[in-house]
Amino acid sequence: MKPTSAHLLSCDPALRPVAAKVLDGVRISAEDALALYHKASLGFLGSLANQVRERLNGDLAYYNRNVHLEPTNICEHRCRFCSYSRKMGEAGAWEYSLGELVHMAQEQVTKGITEIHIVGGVHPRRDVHYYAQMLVALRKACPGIHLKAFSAVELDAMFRKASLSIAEGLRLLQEAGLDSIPGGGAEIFADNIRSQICPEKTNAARWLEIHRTAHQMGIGSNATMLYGHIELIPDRIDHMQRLRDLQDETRGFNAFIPLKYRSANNPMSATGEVSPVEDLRNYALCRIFLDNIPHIKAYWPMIGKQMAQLALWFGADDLDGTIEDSTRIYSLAGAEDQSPAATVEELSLMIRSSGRIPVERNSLYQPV
Ligand code: V47
Ligand code: SF4
Repeated sequence: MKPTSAHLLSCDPALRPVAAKVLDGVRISAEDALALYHKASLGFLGSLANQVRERLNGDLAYYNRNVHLEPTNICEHRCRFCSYSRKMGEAGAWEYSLGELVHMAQEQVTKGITEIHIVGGVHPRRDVHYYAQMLVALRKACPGIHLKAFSAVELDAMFRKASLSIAEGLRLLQEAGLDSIPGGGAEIFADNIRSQICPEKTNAARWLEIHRTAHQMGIGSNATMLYGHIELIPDRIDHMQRLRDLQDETRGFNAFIPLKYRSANNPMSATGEVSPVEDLRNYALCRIFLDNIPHIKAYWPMIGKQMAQLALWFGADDLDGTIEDSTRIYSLAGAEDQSPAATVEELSLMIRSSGRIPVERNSLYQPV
């Protein structure tokens, strides 16, 4: 039985005004979010998030056919949570040539993918002209495929290397075939946390400015939040507040993806990982707080297929895609699925068996 408004209002009296806001579709404040996080039971939080989720997306749950291309794991940064990056010449470093990338993409196109997600390390010697060439080659080899490419951190570095402004760099990439921007590199915006976990990385203001400029140019994007390490709950809420404010301005974010910190093989391993209950509480809070971002993605290669199914009842409405065993970021950091791949039949069954209605989508969340 689905919870009704009456069920939801029979809660801790201190939470009734916040619950009433959520049920009436009224935006909650940062203070409300903190109260919900600290005082609401998992069931209560989930029920509230579910109301928001169903208001926005009904019983639908989305998936797509996609593949990741990771051109290189060579990176000039050393984020302390990263299990993936290597310095040039270090054991385990890789870099594919443009020809190899095109070949890898073409192989996937035969499997019916609709999107290529390109993300990798911040290579010390590659500027935006190189990445524009990459997009031109992929666009030519795979016409009609949506190219979702380069986190704001990669973009920041490639524009600076070529001494171009954000708008100039994005224009070059857009002309080369860029369709949208993935949500990576956001981590946690708060300076005092960012300076401890990824001190060299593009700061919050620049990350937001890159997405703002992209949205103004008609390039949609996603946003992420890396949670479950040394951040506090107010840091998560502050992170979401900055995204919600930008979304009010531009309406350019398609989806928000909470990324659970996975602790294997990186300098922060001793921090450990948060529990599955915490993951669900976090999905729920994100769904309730980010009332203007249409989709919440439960990215299954990171949390596992079963958790992703559960998340569909705690605010999430999208599982991401078939992946085709093409990403290493999470397997190297200890995710359960060491060779992440799912068929459309499997994704569809995962959704149906969790009680939702599967919809294959394109990168703009239109049914395919
Ligand atoms: O920014 C790195 C994260 C991100 C770890 O836009 C880690 O559709 C957990 O942004 N534990 C890159 N997370 C991936 C990314 C993404 C993924 C899926 C979909 C989309 C989208 C974007 O991966 C990085 C960082 O936040 N990350 N290491 C780790 N140990
Ligand atoms: Fe480089 Fe990204 Fe890893 Fe940071 S998270 S070290 S920017 S690959």
